Amino acid sequence: MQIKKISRALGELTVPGDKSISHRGVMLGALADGVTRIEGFLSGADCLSTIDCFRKMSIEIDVNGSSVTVHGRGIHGLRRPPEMLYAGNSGTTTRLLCGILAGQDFDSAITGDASICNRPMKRVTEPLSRMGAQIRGEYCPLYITGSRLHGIEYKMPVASAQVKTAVLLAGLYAEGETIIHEVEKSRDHTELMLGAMGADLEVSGLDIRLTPSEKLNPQHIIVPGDISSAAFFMVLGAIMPNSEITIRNVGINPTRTGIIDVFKAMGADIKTENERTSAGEPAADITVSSSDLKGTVIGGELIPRLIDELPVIAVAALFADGETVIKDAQELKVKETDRIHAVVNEFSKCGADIEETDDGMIIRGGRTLHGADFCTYGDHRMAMSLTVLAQLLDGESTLDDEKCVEISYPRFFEDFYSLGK
Ligand code: SPQ
Repeated sequence: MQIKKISRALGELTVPGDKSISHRGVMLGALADGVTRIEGFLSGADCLSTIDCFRKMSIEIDVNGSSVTVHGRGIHGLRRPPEMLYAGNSGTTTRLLCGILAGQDFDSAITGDASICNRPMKRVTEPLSRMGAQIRGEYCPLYITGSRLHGIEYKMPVASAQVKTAVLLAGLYAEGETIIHEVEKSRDHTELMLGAMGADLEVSGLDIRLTPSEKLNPQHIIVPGDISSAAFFMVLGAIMPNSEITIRNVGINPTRTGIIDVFKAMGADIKTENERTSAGEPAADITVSSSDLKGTVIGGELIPRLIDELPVIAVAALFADGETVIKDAQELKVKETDRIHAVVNEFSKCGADIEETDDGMIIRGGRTLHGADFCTYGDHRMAMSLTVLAQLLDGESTLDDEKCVEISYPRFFEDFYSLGK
């Protein structure tokens, strides 16, 4: 596809619902006693894979656009799926489901697409096996023998909300307490939702303690817009001349707002307004205007708070004055693709001064860059980041696979080009 260019970006939009919260709404809704209603659900391919998996385990789920009704059958209400579960491209579906499936009284198996079959699963199967789980495979397909589980005290080796959540979900089925010590704070949507549903859960800084409960209460979940999707427009607004974009109702849970901190450090013209909280999840309107950006250093505890935004933050760094260093971000290598390698490879094609490091990249901004034929590696976040990048390149650019945006943002291109009108 040829990437169309706009000359300025003006206007406002709402982005689709948060992917992480949408997945968790379906999963915890399925385990609750009664009907959970989800509004603002992300109907992207990943969250639809989660719905599909739970339907195969006899959970009735009605989908009406972004309104979803999950008819929960209780913690012990899932039924043996008639066939292997299929998680598509979704790491969240695969890893979180491992935690749930490990403690069932039936056996199951789960797999996904080629990208999922290359993503490491040992990070979840290892702590789960310490809890008594029996899971065969370090990569998909995984074969799970339903087992009796026991609580553990687990010091996490990586900052990962997926690992943390898999252990917590298994903890619901375990005998005794499950205690987790995080290495850095990762997104905490699971803890917030479990707490709202009445689970016996205590969070203190990096420590979480869960006592298994027999019952979760159904909820009315209102999903805010996904800051990971808003990020593309935040960067677009900052780097395009004469531009101003307002993104309404974006989730600003502090475990996800690293990009706002980085934007401030880079000198971006950014405002958050109309802050409110719904079911424990804060949201606000974010406005970003054309900015003179400067380079910065991004590492440490910031990384889990902006991990999925790093490809598009790297785009902003190309148009900043000076050097941007992204470090401590090895986790980028095990996403839908190796996002360090993919970003460095693709940005180099247009003449960028960018260097791959073991745990991130170094970007020197300010060069004049030219159009190129870009590859997405089948990664939705690469496709959207490259579309933003192409706007400021001299000449034309193409994208080899624009369809992958359906994973997290099916109407991305419509929303994007509405801002150029
Ligand atoms: O679900 P998936 O494929 O892992 O999605 C990604 C993404 O870019 O959309 C990562 F590739 O987001 C993860 C995120 O990186 C979603 C997530 C969650 O909902 O718990 C947590 C993060 O992953 P991790 O490995 O740090 O726990």
